[in-house]
Amino acid sequence: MGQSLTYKILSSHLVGGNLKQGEEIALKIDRTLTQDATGTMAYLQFEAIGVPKVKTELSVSYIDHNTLQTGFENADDHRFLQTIAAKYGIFYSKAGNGICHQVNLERFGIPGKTLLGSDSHTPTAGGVGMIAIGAGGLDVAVAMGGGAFYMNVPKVVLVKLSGKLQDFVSAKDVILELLRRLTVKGGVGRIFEYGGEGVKTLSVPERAVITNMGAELGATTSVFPSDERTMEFLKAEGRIQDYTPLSADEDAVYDEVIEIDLSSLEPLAAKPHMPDQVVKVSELKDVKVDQSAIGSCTNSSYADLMTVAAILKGKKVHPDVSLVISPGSKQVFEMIAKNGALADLIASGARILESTCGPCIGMGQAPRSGAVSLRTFNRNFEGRSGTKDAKIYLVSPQTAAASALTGYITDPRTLGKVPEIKMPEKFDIDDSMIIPPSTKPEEVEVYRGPNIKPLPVQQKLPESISGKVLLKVGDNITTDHIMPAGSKILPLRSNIPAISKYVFETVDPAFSERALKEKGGFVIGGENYGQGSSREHAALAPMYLGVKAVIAKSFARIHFANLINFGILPLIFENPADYDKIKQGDELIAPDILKELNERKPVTFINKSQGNAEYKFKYNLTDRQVKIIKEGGLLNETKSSQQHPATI
Ligand code: MIC
Ligand code: SF4
Repeated sequence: MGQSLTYKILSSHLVGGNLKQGEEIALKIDRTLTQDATGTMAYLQFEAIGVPKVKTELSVSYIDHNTLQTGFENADDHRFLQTIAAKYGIFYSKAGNGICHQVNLERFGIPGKTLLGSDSHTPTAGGVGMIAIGAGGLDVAVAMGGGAFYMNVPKVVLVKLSGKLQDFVSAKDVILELLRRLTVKGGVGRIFEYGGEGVKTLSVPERAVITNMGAELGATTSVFPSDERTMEFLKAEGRIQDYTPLSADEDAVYDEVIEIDLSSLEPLAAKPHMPDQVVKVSELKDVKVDQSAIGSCTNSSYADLMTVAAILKGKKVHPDVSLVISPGSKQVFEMIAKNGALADLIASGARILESTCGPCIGMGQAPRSGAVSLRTFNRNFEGRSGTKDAKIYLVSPQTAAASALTGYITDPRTLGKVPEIKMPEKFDIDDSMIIPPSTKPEEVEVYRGPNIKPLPVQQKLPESISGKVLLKVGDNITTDHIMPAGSKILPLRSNIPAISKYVFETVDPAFSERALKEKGGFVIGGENYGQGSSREHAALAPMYLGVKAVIAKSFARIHFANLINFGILPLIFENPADYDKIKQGDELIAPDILKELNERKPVTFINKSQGNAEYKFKYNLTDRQVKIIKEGGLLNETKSSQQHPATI
């Protein structure tokens, strides 16, 4: 029986467990990436583990999120990150060098390797044939220390592509089509492996758009084969030596198969406020546009920006539209500057931003009240843009550019002749903004500005837990709801006491104060609780506020792992109808929780506010995870077991 590409890469990195769907495995991680918003915590945790140098083959620390320097905090944090990278054997990609996933693809993506990144869009590297997984900073810290990465073997879904994209239809429309069919929960517990004749019609940057937004499906990761197109890309990046052909066996077996005929697709858009609210762009033609934003780790490659420049060349942006463009990397920026495309963008009236995440994470360019903003990004959660009532639509660069010209959401196919973009045989290569680690690490002093606060500690799990239901929420709660980002809150990522004031701010601004007053308690959630970003602050800050357990109908993968890592119990309703019976403010007690966990029995909660009603909650935890919870989190467990988990 043949193997899928996914199983080939997983089996060559297996250091524990059996490669069988649903079972827990331990994987060797070849490479890691962090970015500045998650990196400060990840490196503080790495320091706490106490390893003198990273044990990975390559670890890179990128600066791309916290780049709006309105106070000392971000610049201080960047200095911390630079010095800690120098000391511990980590490469440091300076602010301005580009968005982590774009730079990683260009300069470090390598078929067949594993990559763990403290960012949910790490799977972008699947475009070049890597098994690249997003995780919390602590998991990445453990991997840098030589520890394995644990996960339950997902189902492997073959996405069989046929045909070829029509003019003005793009890779973005492929992944939007999948989101339309499967929703934001559709990929949970799954890896999407792309195959079929249509694969060879897509370039590596196009493939990376698709693997990037696999995160929005909730997928563990997505991967494309490594073929001639991969070779072409690596050659143009001056890295032909990194090429290896990789594909599934002809008779590979898959858990599920999905077919997409690329020729049948048309331009699509995800309406506010979820990436799965997908409709045809042509149905939105009467919607007036206020802002069009092009960039982010999804759509900011050389080809994307050249396409946009060709559409805008010789034309002017509509007077009522603000068009903002952020090239994905210094490489892209420099190349479009040299070949004149940047001049075409500027001449059309576009506002050019630096090569960072920028508006995607609410770091500037918040739209006006009630605005319609078209974005080539990957997430349109309510409030993420910085303006709560703004209506964000996710679209392709072609649609964003066409709409910026007309002032209405416009199907780019109405533009007439498709611009022809010639890909360069060689990209401009200049890695001078990637600083190698110090050759004298013992002489490097780690800089710690006043914004770096010590890691909060969690106590061991007591015999019983009790408290009030601090908040009850519905389905698909994102980590942006739990721990919002944006220019005001992001600079506090290395300061847990300060950032915890904003937990659930957009859902219930009184949450943080209430949690502290009640000395912690519980959160009740619906389906897919914690989808979206990998930010472990969505577990760490609630832990600091005393949240002891989250009881939900189901959880998203990364957040589930983060809760465990910080000693918060993720519990699941055995009887989903109990969700309706528990009210916010109810007083709950789990009298025998420790004993029940030890005996691996469902846990019993008593609701003192509802006539001592009894509920049973289950937990999909492995023995290893139960141990972590009992110790009060992974860091405690790692220290108490005297050695790093599954040290390789
Ligand atoms: C995001 O897109 O939400 C982020 C910001 O990149 C996050 C990481 C973070 O919150 O720092 C992610 O996707 O993991
Ligand atoms: Fe940055 Fe946005 Fe990509 Fe997150 S999704 S890494 S914020 S560009």
